[in-house]
Amino acid sequence: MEKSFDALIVGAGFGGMYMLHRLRGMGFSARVLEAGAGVGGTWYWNRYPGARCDVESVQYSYQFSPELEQDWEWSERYATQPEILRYANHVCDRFDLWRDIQFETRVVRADFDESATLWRIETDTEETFVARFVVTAVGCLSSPNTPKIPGLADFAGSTYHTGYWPHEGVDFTGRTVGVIGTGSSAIQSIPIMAKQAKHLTVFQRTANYTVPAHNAPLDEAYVARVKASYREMRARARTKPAGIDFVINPASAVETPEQERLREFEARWAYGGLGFMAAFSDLLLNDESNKTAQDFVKAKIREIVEDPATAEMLTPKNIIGCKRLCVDTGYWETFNRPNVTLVDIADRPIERITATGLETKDGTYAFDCLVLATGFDAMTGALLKMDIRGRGGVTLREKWGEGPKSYLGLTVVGFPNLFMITGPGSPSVLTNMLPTIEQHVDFIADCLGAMRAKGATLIEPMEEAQDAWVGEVGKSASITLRSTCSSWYVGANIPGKPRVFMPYIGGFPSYIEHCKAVVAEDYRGFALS
Ligand code: NA7
Repeated sequence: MEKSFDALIVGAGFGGMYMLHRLRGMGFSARVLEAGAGVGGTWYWNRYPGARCDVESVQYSYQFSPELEQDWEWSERYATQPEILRYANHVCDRFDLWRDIQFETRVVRADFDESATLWRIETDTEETFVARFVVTAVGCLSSPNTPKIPGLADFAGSTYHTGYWPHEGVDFTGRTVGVIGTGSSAIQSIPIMAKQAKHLTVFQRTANYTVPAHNAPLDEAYVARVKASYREMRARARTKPAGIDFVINPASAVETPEQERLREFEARWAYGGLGFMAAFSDLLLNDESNKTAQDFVKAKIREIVEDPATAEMLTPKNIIGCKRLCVDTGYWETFNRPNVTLVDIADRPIERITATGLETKDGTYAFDCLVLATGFDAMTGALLKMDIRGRGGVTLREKWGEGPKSYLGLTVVGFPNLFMITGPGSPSVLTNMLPTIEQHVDFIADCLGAMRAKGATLIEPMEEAQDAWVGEVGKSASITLRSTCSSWYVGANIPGKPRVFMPYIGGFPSYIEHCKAVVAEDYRGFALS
């Protein structure tokens, strides 16, 4: 017998948890279906050594409950994965969410039944569900990418993926380790694995930019100041493109005299973190400006890395901030260790994995453990993994054959009563995910409330509104340098994925204004019935 709810929420990360809280608070019946055995989403799965958020803990936190803000104590400037997971569990305890979350239940298919105006949901258990509304809260970086390298299954040692790390942890003491990838997950984990392993070999396809985190325990006086001024800090953050309370320097990098420019970069470097890219306002708009930031970081690499050939290999060749900037603790320094080797596989790709290691055109490398730090099928991967079928049985995969199209990154034509939290076409990964999630959840909850008040049971975006929004997403992407490189923002890391800049880059404040205008004009662009 299928179970029936007003709304089914897919995923028990921060999006699904808050969505449940809001809907229940409004008197809707709701259930969260979650594939994992616990809450936390990204933070449930990504347990690799050194996993941390790259947004500061006091900002990467819920703001819907001032009491929660006041009671919870973050211990470090950047929270570790275990601490973020404790926070997620605390939120579930505090708001009594557990009873409406069903774990180890993966949604495999969702069909829109047009005659009944209901979604029918199948899971990987025997259970099926029906619901008027479906809200996906499946995360943007949650479908791990395991590259199809020949021979991967032949490796006789242990293989790990950073996005799917064993819960009991891995001790690399005395082992030889090969790591494929130099994205954020690799950059966070390499310094820690290097300290444990007998030898670590890093296989780098693209050198990446990273800035120091300068992580530290939070001191009491700072925490007290933040707690006394949370509202002001959150309000300031909402006026910034990334939804993070950075100090943005309005000056242009190229128009600033060199000595002054270097002082600014040095100050940002010394402070640490993603705010480095806010050193000047045109770093992602103007090639020459971007080059000044590239040159600054390149000089740092040469200063830190002792072996000139290794330093050269580690030096990125692309635009800084085009791929997501990484934040590290001792990454470049790790390559000065005698037990770490860097192998450039840009021109000499991995040909095959063997029982004992891997082969490139140039040589053979042996190791006991293989770590795939190879990222995710970002933004659309987790959505398309579910077989979602809208009007006429058309699948979302078919609809998005040439890349994702949505209205506001929240809804899709042909998929009535389906909402996506931080879907493609919304600011999502270009912003601080927690406030972005809350804004989406509030939009969806308010929309369901408005529909109930009107007696409407069906909502669907209109084709013209979706086309206009897709145009807006494309237009804003075209004016920044961010759309110009082979990043996961454009799907370039997944062979065969359509190359489309997926998130909305017009900034969080502008996005909020778009959403507000839609609501103020009685859900402009949507058909309600
Ligand atoms: P990323 O940033 O996508 O990094 C994946 C890394 O793996 C990157 O260096 C890739 O090189 C490399 N990669 C992927 N496939 C291959 C193959 N087939 N051969 C060699 N190297 C490969 O994922 P992360 O998990 O580090 O970080 C994801 C986000 O999570 C991050 O941006 C933060 O927001 C948090 P490439 O650059 O494609 O040449």
